[in-house]
Amino acid sequence: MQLNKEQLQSVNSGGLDRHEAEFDFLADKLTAAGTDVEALVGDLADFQVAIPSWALGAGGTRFGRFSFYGEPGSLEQKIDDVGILHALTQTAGAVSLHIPWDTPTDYVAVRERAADHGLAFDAINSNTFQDQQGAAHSYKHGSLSATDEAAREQAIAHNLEVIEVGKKLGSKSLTVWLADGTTFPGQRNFQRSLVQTEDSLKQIYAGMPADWKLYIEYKPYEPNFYSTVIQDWGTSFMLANACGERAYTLVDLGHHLPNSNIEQIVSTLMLKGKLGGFHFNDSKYGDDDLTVGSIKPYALFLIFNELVYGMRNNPQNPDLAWMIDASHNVKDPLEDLIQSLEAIQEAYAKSLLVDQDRLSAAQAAHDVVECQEILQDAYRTDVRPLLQRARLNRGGALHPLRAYRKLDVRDALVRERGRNTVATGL
Ligand code: AOS
Ligand code: ZN
Ligand code: ZN
Ligand code: ZN
Repeated sequence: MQLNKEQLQSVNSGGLDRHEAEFDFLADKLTAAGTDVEALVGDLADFQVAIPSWALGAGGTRFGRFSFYGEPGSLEQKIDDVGILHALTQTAGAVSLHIPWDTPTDYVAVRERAADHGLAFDAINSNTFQDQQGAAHSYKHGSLSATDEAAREQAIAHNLEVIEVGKKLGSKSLTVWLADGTTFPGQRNFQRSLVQTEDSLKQIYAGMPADWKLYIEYKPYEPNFYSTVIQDWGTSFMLANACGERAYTLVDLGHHLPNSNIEQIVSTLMLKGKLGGFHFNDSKYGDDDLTVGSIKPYALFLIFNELVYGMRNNPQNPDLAWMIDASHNVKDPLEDLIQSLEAIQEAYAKSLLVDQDRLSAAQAAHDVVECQEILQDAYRTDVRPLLQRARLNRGGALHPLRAYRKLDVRDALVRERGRNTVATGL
């Protein structure tokens, strides 16, 4: 299924006058304050976020899974889902695949289908946190860190195969997230695990084409609850440095212990030119994988503020791979992703409003109150008309969520795919 421009135009038409009025009101105000509104709208239109293939079905927890009807049952259908998101939001211009869940059978067809929807293939993900059917060796006691040499070799070989899949699709990066760790004190030797992991990552890095990047994700706990080999940004940073120039840290917003100052982590990594990618989501307690901006929108804004600062001031840091990493238990996955994309764009737009020169001046004058005012003034601005304008300029929906419901997209998907389909992934 694919949404066409005419459908979008017809749902947009009723709201255009109001949008025009709201946009003009805001644009006048921002222009008077010195903002280049057209440039800002252009930045928003250019900002594209990759959708994870594993977030298109109902996720679930270890306690159960409640299906969402009309889930994509194949890679082709997952690409169609992302195409729907992109048609509506004009912000989801890429998809991030996970192997072996998404291994294509017909590469040409998959590439064509993605191109048809205007989608690129962002970072490709390997999976050594589950045993695959027929695998000779188990990852029960680790993958890239395994003391069992055969399991480790198998995990390295898997990553090299994933790179081959990515090459055929036009991906330019590999994301590695490891579940490796221990659940009980004394279970394994910390140093040996780290040494093995570094050695494995170096082999994978050496197997990447010269124009590829390696993203190393970290996470403090889960599925292991005592220790995780790559537990924090420092460990990831150290491993990225050990691998080489094209290895970077990937920050997933849910992968920190409570109240960590993520904006400072982002800032440090960009200063060192080592922030490679981003997994957006939100959380109350841990790796909750909730809708972006649903719990801590101000923290998200502060993170974006550092990202924007870094994008402007840290040429040593490469362009970032923006990705969502979410899971849905009670919502229509596509509706949830529309909400996430909106929250990301909103935080980005607000951080673009921060007057960095005024902020530096206030910092130099030790005017703490003014520093806070500058940030909060940007944060409190309702930037939604800017997002709408960016979408309209690209032929998207004025209100993606309303359009999705008005066009009965889920019903159409259920009619096309049936009710009890199950998407592969988490
Ligand atoms: C796991 O916690 C990480 O966030 C991964 O990035 C991701 O969720 C996983 O690879 C998908 O299964
Ligand atoms: Zn992640
Ligand atoms: Zn995670
Ligand atoms: Zn997560």
